[in-house]
Amino acid sequence: MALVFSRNYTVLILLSIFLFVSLDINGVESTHRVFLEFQSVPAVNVKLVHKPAYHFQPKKHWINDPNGPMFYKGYYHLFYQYNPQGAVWGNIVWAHSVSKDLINWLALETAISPSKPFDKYGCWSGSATILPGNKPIILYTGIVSPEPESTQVQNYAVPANYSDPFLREWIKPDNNPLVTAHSENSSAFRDPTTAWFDGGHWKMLVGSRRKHRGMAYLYRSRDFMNWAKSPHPLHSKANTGMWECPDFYPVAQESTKGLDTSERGENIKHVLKVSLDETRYEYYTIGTYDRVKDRYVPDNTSVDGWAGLRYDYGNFYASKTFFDPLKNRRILWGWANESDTRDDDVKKGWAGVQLIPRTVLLDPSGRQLIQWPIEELEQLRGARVQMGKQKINEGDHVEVKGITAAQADVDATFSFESLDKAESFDPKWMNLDAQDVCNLMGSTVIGGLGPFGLLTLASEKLEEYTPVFFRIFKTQEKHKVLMCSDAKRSSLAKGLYMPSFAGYVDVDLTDNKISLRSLIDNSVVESFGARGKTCISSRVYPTLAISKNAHLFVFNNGTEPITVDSLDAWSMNPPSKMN
Ligand SMILES: *[C@@H]1O[C@H](CO)[C@@H](O)[C@H](O)[C@H]1NC(C)=O
Ligand SMILES: *[C@@H]1O[C@H](CO)[C@@H](O)[C@H](O)[C@H]1NC(C)=O
Ligand SMILES: *[C@@H]1O[C@H](CO)[C@@H](O)[C@H](O)[C@H]1NC(C)=O
Ligand SMILES: *[C@@H]1O[C@H](CO)[C@@H](O)[C@H](O)[C@H]1NC(C)=O
Ligand SMILES: *[C@H]1O[C@@H](CO)[C@H](O)[C@@H](O)[C@@H]1NC(C)=O
Repeated sequence: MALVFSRNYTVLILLSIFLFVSLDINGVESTHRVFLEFQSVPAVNVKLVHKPAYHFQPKKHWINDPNGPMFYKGYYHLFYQYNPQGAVWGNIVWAHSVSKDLINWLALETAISPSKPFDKYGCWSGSATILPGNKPIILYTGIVSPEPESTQVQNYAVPANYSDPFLREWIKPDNNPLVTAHSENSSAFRDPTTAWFDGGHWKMLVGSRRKHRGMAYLYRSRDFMNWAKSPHPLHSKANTGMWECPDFYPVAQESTKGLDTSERGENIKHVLKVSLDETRYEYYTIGTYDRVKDRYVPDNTSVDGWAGLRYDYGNFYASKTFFDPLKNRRILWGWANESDTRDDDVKKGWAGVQLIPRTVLLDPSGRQLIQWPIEELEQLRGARVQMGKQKINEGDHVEVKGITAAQADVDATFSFESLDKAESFDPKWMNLDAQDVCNLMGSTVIGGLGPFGLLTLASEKLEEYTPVFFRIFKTQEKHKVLMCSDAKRSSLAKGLYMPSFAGYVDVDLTDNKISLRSLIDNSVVESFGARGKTCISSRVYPTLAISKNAHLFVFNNGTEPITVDSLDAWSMNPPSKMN
């Protein structure tokens, strides 16, 4: 009986997958929304009202993916996809900035822009690798035919002057492209990774898809110039669609040191991250890299695919890590797009922001990563206020006064007497995304243990607010902790994208405590639950809760009283130099 049932069930699943796949193949690739008429409309004046003050951003116009981050001769380099002519996607070049501390930046000349047959229609994303002798090299995707094909090849660029620590000028040699698509789909073949050196070969990945199977193709080279495709991809997964911006790197199991991409040895796991073009979210697994077979196998504790772990459960995409040899850490950069309309962007004169760089470590459980804002951010902290041992009863909210609430860093730990009042987790929700559960069980739905947390970018009377909170449920085996960053009531303006972003937090609650840090920056709310186990970034555009009229509160809408064990909040100053 069970067998028959499961067989029918399998047929059903296969059928639905088939329907899904066939629908998708006829669909349009969602990579870039093209607004030709706006691509070259320059910003007349840049609107500052929602512009982030301490997140990385150029003065104006459109940005997307961070590219080729690296450390060279005392400077951090960040390149990024940029439209020099307008605030919507188009005319993409590699813009370039350098920094000594990842916070204060100096904008340089454009590093790479379309000029040759191998990149005439675009210079898209890529990565930097440091070759022996401290010689940086960039791999990037060149577009060789116009829309809609946008045929993609992989190119390289090298510095014109290795003595220049700023690496101002880049050369695109004439033996480009290095890699062209053969059996791959050349319209879906992009975003080369940082290469790693292994057994006499350099190896790198290119994101792609075969029908609806997401792929990370592996290429090998002895000299970095002649690349051969490996007979099979490093990894692939059915029904995940196009894999953009793959990233593949080692993490240490018993150390808090970051590892160089080529590092090998004992007690090392690997991380494979892909940006799924269909959902526009990023997923990662932790697993084992078999160097002999050149295959990556995710651990059985890592779900591979759309239900898997994400770096961030909000606006965070096309991210890339790099190894920082100065401080022996791995740093993650991710891009957050806007949640307003294209017309708003044209009027604002800017769109897109890089989120605060995060250090990435393997959690001691081995099941997930831990992300935390780089320590350099703390130099921007100004006025500080503290709150401690304050009890918050059901329905209460208490203001955190004395800081610039529109531009702040808040770090709080909440505690509670017991887990007894946790609501039961409805088994029906097992089939929903955390985001759907947050949408159903938001901050206005009274709970048992939670919702409690912060009300960020709030107007005085709460006409507008973005709550970042926890809600703790009971399941049969243990507790399930939901973390939400809910934009639903963030603004009275119309036409905005205001999702109830959420993820679960795999945290041990035996000490009856949980922490939350939020980086608030005018239209950015970037939050880290349980010291970086779950991260969520929201983009919001309040109409009342702006600059001096923004407020910050702690709140509790659960029947179990919550204690603010500790809370530190700082006004955040803008960096002294930002492009
Ligand atoms: C190379 O860079 C160094 C350091 O900035 C500079 O002194 C030198 O003039 C540069 N060489 C050329 C050929 O531009
Ligand atoms: C190749 O990629 C393009 C764009 O991503 C897509 O429209 C087309 O269906 C793909 N072809 C195959 C065979 O997957
Ligand atoms: C998962 O893999 C580990 C070894 O890596 C093994 O000990 C364990 O039994 C596996 N669990 C399942 C459910 O397959
Ligand atoms: C708490 O719940 C009440 C009742 O639904 C609601 O009126 C109030 O807005 C909620 N507080 C927050 C901060 O969402
Ligand atoms: C950011 O914008 C929102 C609203 O337009 C879209 O729904 C997202 O898909 C988009 N995210 C990315 C990564 O492009």
